[in-house]
Amino acid sequence: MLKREWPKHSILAIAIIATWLKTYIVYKTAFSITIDNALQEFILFINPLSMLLFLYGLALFFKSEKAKNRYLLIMTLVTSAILYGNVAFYRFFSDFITLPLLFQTQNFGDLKSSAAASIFWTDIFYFSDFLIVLLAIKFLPTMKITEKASSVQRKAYFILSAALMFFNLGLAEAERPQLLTRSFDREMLVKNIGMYNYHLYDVYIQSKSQAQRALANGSELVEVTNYVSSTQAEPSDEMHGIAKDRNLIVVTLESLQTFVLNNEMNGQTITPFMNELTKDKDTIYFPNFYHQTGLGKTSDSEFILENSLYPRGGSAVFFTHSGNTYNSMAEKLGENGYFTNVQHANTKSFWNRDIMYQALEIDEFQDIESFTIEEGQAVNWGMKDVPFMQQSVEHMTEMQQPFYSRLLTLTNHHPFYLDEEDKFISEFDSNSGTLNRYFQTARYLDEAVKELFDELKAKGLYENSIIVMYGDHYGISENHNAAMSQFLGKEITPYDTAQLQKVPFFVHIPGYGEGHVNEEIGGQIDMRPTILNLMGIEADEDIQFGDDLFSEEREEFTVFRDGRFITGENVYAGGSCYDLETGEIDDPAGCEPFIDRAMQQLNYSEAIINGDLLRFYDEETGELLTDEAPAATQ
Ligand code: GP9
Ligand code: MN
Repeated sequence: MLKREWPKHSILAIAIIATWLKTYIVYKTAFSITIDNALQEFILFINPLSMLLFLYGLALFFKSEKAKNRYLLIMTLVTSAILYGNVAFYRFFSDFITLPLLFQTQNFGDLKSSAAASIFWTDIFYFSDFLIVLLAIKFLPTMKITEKASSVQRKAYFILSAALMFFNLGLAEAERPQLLTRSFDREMLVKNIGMYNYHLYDVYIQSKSQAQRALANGSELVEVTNYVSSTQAEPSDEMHGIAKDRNLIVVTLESLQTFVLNNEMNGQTITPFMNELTKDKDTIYFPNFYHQTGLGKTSDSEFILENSLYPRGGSAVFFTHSGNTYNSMAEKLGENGYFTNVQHANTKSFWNRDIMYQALEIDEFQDIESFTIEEGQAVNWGMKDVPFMQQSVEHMTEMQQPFYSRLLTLTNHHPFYLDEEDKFISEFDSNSGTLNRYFQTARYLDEAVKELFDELKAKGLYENSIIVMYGDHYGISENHNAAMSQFLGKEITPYDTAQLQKVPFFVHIPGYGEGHVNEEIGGQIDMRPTILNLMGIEADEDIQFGDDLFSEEREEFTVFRDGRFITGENVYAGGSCYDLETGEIDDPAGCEPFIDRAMQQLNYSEAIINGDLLRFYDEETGELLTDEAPAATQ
């Protein structure tokens, strides 16, 4: 038996090491966290440490040994409870806890009923660090501490813990640029910054949103509704209800930009099927249609589609405002007898979809769990688009009709990797591997779209459906300008960069017969009003920043999330006003009146999101539901 006394901070060290190692073991055993390389494994291993050093290290401020020990015991209990709460939650929901989730009554109901079923006596392991510290306090003959740690010691200790935190964040940033501004996925956050830091981050994000929400009241909506009603164009009569009562299938074409359509790369056609569609008698194709997404990429495009609001400027709105009240297209279709669904072969927590879809009132989310991925059917980010389309249509055959099903494709995603057998054309020959491969994955996506059409026909779902397809955002960023300029055969100016934000938009109505190319300038914000009018659903009182693209009185003015915009005459980008047709610098007077209006729209939309203002709005009547002027209940 050891007789000597242990160093005076032994209990602290034991507590930190015990919780640290326990957390890592729990990461590896209780959650399925995908690790792709040794660096990721290393980040996962060290990520609990910085927070534990800080949290447990506060014990150094206690004078008496008793108080210090008690504090450490409480802390091990607290961190154990956080970790264990996540484990129990994960068993049922395959997701990590996030605050809004706890406040959503629907989840909470599920949680209570499932909690008992997902607790086992062996779970005592999750509190093993608490037990270790308890035993250590009881049995280790430590030196009696008569004074607090010296302030120099403490300083050194906390500098070390801060340095470790920055080291961790630095590695996380290298592994996942923009992780903290964009959030991406809870799994990615836990993987990179650790479970305990993740919760701190979650509390920060949510309390920031909640504070803004608490300060808002419905009176701010007056200005917004005035603006919207004075600028909104009357939807087209001619197109009204043309697809009434049909199933609505909306396809998100991952990273697909318009420049690859009706174009060739080294003599090879890039999108043969979609090229035919642009000339098809049942298709209206919009070549002058722009994405308006920000940091939230795909999820932003979904947000715009569902709400006809702009996404947020500095973060992914799917993450920051999933607790808001929205008036989504899904909700609207649901009220009109539709079954609403999203299909996407990725983890459900990506972009916080599992939570946000509840706010958008989407009836069902078929995530990766709903798909069977056979040998050879996954590449790049996951399931390949062709089998995805096959299984998605299979799912549709089982849906109650009419349905609204949204399909999110995935293969044409950076870094654009494909298996050999799926490469239908050869690579491009620039210095950018990304651009070179992009043509091949775009070609593959084209094949998947063809598969969708074939399957819908084979399953008898085609005739009675309307198929809307849109590109979600650019695939090739400005980092590849040199390569892009080689492909386009010209210098790339801010004008060209803006024009490269064009994404395809297709409205395909089987049996329509009057298909055409519609040159109207528009953006994703116009999808909701356009689609709802085609479906014959009134949206007069809805707060939408877009317009029906078929409306005769519509003004051409498409604003990007960063303030750039396109009008019928000009492109405003890089602080200059360009002529839309020629791309030459034009008289700034053409852009000037629109600069403020662009900001105004973006700000109004941001105010709606930040203040959760739609909770004060009755879209049936257009009345405000403020405390000052409560609407009469009907
Ligand atoms: C992930 C998919 C891709 O589920 O939507 O997201 P992105 O990176 O394009 O936003
Ligand atoms: Mn995307």
